[in-house]
Amino acid sequence: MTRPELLMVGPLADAVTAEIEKDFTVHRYFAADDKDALLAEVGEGVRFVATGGHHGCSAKIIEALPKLEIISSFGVGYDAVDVEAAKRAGVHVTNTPDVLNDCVAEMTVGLMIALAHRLPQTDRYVREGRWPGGDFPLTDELRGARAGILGLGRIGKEIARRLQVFKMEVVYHGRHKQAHEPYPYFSDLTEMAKACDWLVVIAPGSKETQGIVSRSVMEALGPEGMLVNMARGSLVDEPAMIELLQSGGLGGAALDVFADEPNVPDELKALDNVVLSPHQGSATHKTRAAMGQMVVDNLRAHLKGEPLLSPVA
Ligand code: 8YV
Repeated sequence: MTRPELLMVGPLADAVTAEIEKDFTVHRYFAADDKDALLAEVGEGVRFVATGGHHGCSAKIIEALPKLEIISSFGVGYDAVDVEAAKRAGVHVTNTPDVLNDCVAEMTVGLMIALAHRLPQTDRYVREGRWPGGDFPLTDELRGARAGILGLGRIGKEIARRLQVFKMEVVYHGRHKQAHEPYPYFSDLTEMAKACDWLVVIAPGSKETQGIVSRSVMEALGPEGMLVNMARGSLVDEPAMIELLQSGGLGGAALDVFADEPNVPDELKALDNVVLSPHQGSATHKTRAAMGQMVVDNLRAHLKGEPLLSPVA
């Protein structure tokens, strides 16, 4: 029996690709020298797409695949998939939610602790043999501070639970007040930033959230305020953030995501009041394996005519 054809737009882990290859003939778009030639050659026969991260799936690719039925995307965020084009073409889109909630929440708290207690600096201090010359300057802690969560979704709720264990006060902003959540709701993001010591950004990347953490939101967070971005670089006005971090208008930042990954502005690297991480939120063996399995399971479900595990469109 010939296996159905699948276009792999962005690379997936070897183990995931090997699983996919058990059921599908895989065409590697990301590895093709002449991508248009590949689309022209195999486009007619492709019914499945697997992709991930910033590779997503553009309208151009969707339109070049007339028999396409499903895009199975790695990651909970699917902002790089043109969902509108997929809808127009009647193509299903799936993502990999939930299995990464704990990991991303854990990493969020880790970066917050690293920023408050200055862990990158303390580590360097010891390695560079500076301790015998005098004690490291006193640092800060999370306890007793108020954190505002922008986006109290599945991951946001896990972050909130963990921050409470650290004896922080939690409030949130999102499109709607959630009736059964115990945390105080702010309908206005700037008002929340004004009232908070920390702003934790974990809302999806989309047209609606583009630049939502504006200069005025960061000014409201203020010289003592700490910004944490675990969502997408697109939510934050990055040039304004850099200016404010340089001038002292914003106290500090813990950043897992950036406007132009994997490129991080040199100005950020030069700052001592930031902790930088290369988009590691979900990047553990356990969580990435579970996410990869969901990509495979969604493809197989569709192949067998069964309900999709996690359809977004
Ligand atoms: C992944 C993510 O790193 O799930 C998401 O939306 O941003 C991350 O978990 C990314 O999608 C994979 O490259």
